[in-house]
Amino acid sequence: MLSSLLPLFNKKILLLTHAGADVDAFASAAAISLSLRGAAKTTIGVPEHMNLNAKALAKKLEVSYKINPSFKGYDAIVCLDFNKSKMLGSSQAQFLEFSGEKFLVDHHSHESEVMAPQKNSYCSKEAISTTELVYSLLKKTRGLKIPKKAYQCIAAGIITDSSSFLIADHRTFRIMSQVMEAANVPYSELVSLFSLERNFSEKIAALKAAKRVRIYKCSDAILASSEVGAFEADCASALVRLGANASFCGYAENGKVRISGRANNRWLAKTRFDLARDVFNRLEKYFPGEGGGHPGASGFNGTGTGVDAHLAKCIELTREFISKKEKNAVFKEYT
Ligand SMILES: [Mn+2]
Repeated sequence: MLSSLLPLFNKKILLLTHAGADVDAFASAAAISLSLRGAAKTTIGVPEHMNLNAKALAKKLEVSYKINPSFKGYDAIVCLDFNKSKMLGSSQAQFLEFSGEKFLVDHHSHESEVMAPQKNSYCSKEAISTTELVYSLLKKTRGLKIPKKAYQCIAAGIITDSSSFLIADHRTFRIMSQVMEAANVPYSELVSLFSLERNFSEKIAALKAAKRVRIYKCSDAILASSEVGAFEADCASALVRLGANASFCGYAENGKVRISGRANNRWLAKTRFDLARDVFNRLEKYFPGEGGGHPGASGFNGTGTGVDAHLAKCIELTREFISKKEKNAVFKEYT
């Protein structure tokens, strides 16, 4: 297992996020890049695009990155916040062909693909964020001075991936307290590093998701699904905030299908349900596309012309999970 970042010293390193990097992925790369200044030559690479919050963070902290980087000329690649090469999207082939050293730091639910040798990997699905794992590696790297901006990145990853501490335990707060002390900025300022005002169209999308929702009861769980026009992840979160234990939102546009799922934390802890394992990874068997994520937040990107069948399958797979634990679980749709 990787125990510090010393193996990266004096090398030319590509710090690689998953396609569509989120705050945790980008902040992990940025924290390493800022801390290794002078010790290694690093470039942050983001396949395809970056999400808006991550872009805001990059701009505020003035950390540069390359979209769709070429992997040529690097001694090593460090994969951050993903554990299957498909999550690199169009950069997957370059990764598989890369003949230099590969490293992996990640906190996603286990996948069968081995992306980097064990000795170069530092993975724990118990970690709330990948930045938390990066923090632990940075601390254990002798002779390294972690700059304030890197601490701000670590904090940003923890805040976003814990859904503002909804999925946190005492360890999260202990780490956060250390990181905040070192970052030396108030909480509100940390949040403002990556915050965007929810715009008009996001609010309308969430309200429309609520208007078109289909509601199911399975045993004592409330399941919800809705076809939306955009912002499927925000819409799924909104339905959970309204009371669903698990929700699925999605849309099809120009031959592409996107589905997001969210689940209530308390219900997850009680049932051990895992959206990635029990629903989104299994969706790949029924529809063309790629699924994955976390127990409480997962998604599916695929091709197709509609999402009715996808959403129905998400509900069915959730129902299957519940029925396995509880035979004769009553299922019905509220109409
Ligand atoms: Mn993450």
